[in-house]
Amino acid sequence: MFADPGGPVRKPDTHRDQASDPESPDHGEAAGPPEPLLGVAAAARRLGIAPATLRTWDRRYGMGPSAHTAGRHRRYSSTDLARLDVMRQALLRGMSVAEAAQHARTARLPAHRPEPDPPVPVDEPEPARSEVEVPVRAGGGVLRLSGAGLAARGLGRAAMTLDGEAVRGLLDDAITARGAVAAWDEVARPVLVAVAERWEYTGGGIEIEHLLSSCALAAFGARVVGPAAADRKPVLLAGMPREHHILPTVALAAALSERGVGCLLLGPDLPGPALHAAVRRTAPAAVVLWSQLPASADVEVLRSLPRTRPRFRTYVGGPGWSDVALPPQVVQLESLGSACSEISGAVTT
Ligand code: B12
Repeated sequence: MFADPGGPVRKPDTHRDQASDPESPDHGEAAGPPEPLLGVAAAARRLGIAPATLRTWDRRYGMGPSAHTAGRHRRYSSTDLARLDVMRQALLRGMSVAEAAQHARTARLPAHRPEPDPPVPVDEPEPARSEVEVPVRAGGGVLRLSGAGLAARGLGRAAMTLDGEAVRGLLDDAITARGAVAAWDEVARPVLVAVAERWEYTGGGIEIEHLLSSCALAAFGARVVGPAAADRKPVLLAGMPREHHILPTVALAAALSERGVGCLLLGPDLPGPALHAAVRRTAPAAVVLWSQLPASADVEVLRSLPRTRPRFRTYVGGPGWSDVALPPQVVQLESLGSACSEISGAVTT
């Protein structure tokens, strides 16, 4: 990773590092090309973690520089940093700090090559309850993920450190290992809710929410497939006019696709006339309309849907609809699992 200038660990900005770091880089006295050794602040910057965290990893978990110290100052070599990066990656994958340190100590580090990521611990038994209630701390902030499993905690850490590659990878791994319904309910959804709660309390972290939701749209969206044959009718899914929340429709389309139900995602804020045109053109088996915010739950859009033969089924989902008197025949969906069973049962019989 440190040999790769394109990797997440930045190339050192030597001037800035020296200017701001009292333990600035110096050079070892060994023969051969001198290797730059970094002080705590510069090493922490390279790793994308706080200097205090790096000192704690040394003090509590013995993850300090292997041999290099100058007086009381720590001096990190590229091998030390590679090992610490393995530890950082392991934390992102959901290991506890002690587990990550142990993993990094025993991992084989190819010379100046990125260490392969440790396996995603999605199949590990869930930790004891007292352990999972420890808040996830990363990137200088805290995410409350009470009751969440290892994979959700790993996703939370990756999101908090704005590591988009890890967020996307963890979501992909979760969908592959658990299926779309469990990946949404056990991994993605708890973290989305926790990030939103953190925003309510602190007013910060909108960038985390945006990163997480765009990675979730991409990860679940990549699993969506259309009808297998031209004569098979799709399930149309869309956000209501003025509604920008559509993530649950993408998770639902991914889950239906796993069950062989072809889907067509029409995205957020779909204008009424565009919805009507899509219904006429595709003669769908079912239509799912999402409303997160009450302001977008417009019952007129439901009443004015075109009629097709055979009639398609109409479903609505999202808290926006909760106080709306729905027309007869319109079914309100409550959860991803039940929506998936209900719709796949209805359109495949
Ligand atoms: C991701 C997100 C966004 C993304 C959406 C990305 C996308 N393309 O979908 C973006 C950044 C665009 C966004 C924008 C906004 N957002 Co927003 N957003 C969220 C967030 C974090 C997740 C939304 C989501 O997917 N929810 C689904 C899951 C994760 O939530 P849940 O509670 O577990 O789900 C329940 C049900 O929905 C159901 N369920 C869950 N999954 C599924 C699946 C299916 C198929 C079914 C049937 C049911 C179901 O089960 C749960 C129990 O009831 C929520 C927080 C939250 N708790 O929902 C805020 C939240 C919905 N947003 C909020 C707000 C205020 C906004 C904005 C107005 C902010 C702004 N000032 O611009 C805009 C609105 C834009 C608009 N006009 O629509 C508020 C809404 C408050 C309210 N009045 O209800 C929330 C609740 C955040 C908060 N804590 O205040 N947001």
